[in-house]
Amino acid sequence: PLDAVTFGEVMAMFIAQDPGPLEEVVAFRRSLAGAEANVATGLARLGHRVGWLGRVGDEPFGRYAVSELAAAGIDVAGVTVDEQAPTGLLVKSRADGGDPQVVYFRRNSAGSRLAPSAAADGYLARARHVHVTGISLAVSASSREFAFRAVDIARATGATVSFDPNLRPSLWSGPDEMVREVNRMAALADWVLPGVAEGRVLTGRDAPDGIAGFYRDLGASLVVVKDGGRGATAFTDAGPLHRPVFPVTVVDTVGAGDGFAAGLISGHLDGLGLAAQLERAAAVGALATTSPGDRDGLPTRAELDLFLTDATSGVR
Ligand code: KDG
Repeated sequence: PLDAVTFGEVMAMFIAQDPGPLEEVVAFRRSLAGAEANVATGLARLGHRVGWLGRVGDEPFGRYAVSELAAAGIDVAGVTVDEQAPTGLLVKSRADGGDPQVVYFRRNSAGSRLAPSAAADGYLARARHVHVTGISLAVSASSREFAFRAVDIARATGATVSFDPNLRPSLWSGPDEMVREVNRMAALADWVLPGVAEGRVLTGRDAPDGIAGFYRDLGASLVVVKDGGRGATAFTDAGPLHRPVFPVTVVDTVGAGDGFAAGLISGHLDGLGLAAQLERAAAVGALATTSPGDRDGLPTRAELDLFLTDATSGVR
């Protein structure tokens, strides 16, 4: 059995080495991106047995992606090499403390050609927890079919399901379809983890408790509404529980939500109570923002323990 399985599109990413608009940048550093691959990396660094499913191209960036994920300790036995399409790419500006500009080259990529298969069904059935993001619903019809099939399997085997809407409006044909499909998935998940701005788009409600109420009514046992620097609030049968952020020097915000999800899932796998689970989520999310890459800041178990000890003793 695997502690957790996730799936999606992994991409080679080129991060600008100089500030300014991408049309003027000369030097880029190669890295790896993809929301679910980031979550898998976070879980593997914390010592969990995690698998990632997806398709990569039969070219150097596909080989780079698989070797990088394997090196992080992720089980890549279920990854498919696609001979017809290349791995997607993205280019990210140098953020210097905020939200960078991101440009995708991913249409018809290998990753978008993910589709249900008997092999994937068998792999998913081994998971205790399955993590899904809205990006997998957006990239193609077959990838969306894969995601709904994965959640059916998780529900049949009794695995818990977490869902991060991770809205990417540019990947959808329009907002109505995006809202409908993302909420259709949210209704099948045990945990729904929207950002507050995403929650407003998806539910038409303004405040975190209204957004959470919407998803609780659809059946989620846990809703965590993330509000950037203002922290996150968890809603369960026991009522709301607020978790402030850990103060860190933010280099690039991309990947914070993936780190948060990894910390939350890790806490669940370790049997932590909700407050400790949220503390771990906030810590991993904060650490993810301290590096320019989407995954580089994700901590190992030892790094997490040190961070939490320092943060709670006021040493930092
Ligand atoms: O959540 C971080 C992701 O946005 C990033 O790694 C790239 O998967 C990606 C996407 O589609 O934006």
